[in-house]
Amino acid sequence: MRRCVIIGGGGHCRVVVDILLSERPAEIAGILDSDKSRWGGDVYGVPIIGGDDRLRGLTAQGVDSFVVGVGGAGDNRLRQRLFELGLLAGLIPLTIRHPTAVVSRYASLGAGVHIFPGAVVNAGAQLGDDVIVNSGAIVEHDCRIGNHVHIAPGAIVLAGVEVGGLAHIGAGAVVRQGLRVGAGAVVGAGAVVIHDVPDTMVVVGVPAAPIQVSR
Ligand code: JB3
Repeated sequence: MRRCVIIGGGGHCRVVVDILLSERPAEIAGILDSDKSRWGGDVYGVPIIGGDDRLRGLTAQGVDSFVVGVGGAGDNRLRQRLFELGLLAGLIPLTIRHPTAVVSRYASLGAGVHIFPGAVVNAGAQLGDDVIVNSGAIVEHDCRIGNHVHIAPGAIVLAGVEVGGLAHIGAGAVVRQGLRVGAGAVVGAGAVVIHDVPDTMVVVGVPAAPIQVSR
């Protein structure tokens, strides 16, 4: 059986632990968190054992895989950094999938993908590495989802949409068929996207329109 470590022990981690403890694709050695005040605590009984400097030493304890435990609401660069940290430590990124999620056999998932409760990934969809399809989100057929993208709860990405790496599709947003959401773009919660979104642009509203934000 695989033995994994979770990197990041907050809200997203709670759902990750829930899935890992119920589906058991791997034993959980522990959680790493950069907040020292969390050390010695736990998430549903899984101990928070220290910070990221512990990562390399864990391989000597039989840890062979990792899960990024950070969800990130709008900025996925931390997730990318932690994903790369796990790879650098020589660990395998675990893909986790809730039993109530529906993933077509004709979809392809990258490494370290999170498919949360009630999510749907339809035929022909291609997901990169470290993608989150959060609770109840829908990735329709033939979509192309880039690395480190977060599709938040209840979002609907319609057929043939391309989403660039690190982009964030907010909770309950809808992206119309065949559009492109650029790398690092942010679609706000509840937005309805009816035109392509350029790289790094932030759009909100119905129909979605750009807003200026300092990031
Ligand atoms: O809304 C939903 C369904 N989920 C949200 C998710 C997408 O984003 C959730 O409600 C939260 O808003 C958020 O969850 P996340 O990303 O887990 O955030 P938070 O609850 O703040 O937990 C992040 C944890 O990561 C904290 O305990 C931080 O101390 C920790 N952390 C931050 N930087 C880190 C690092 N841990 C490690 N190991 N390394 C870091 O560099």
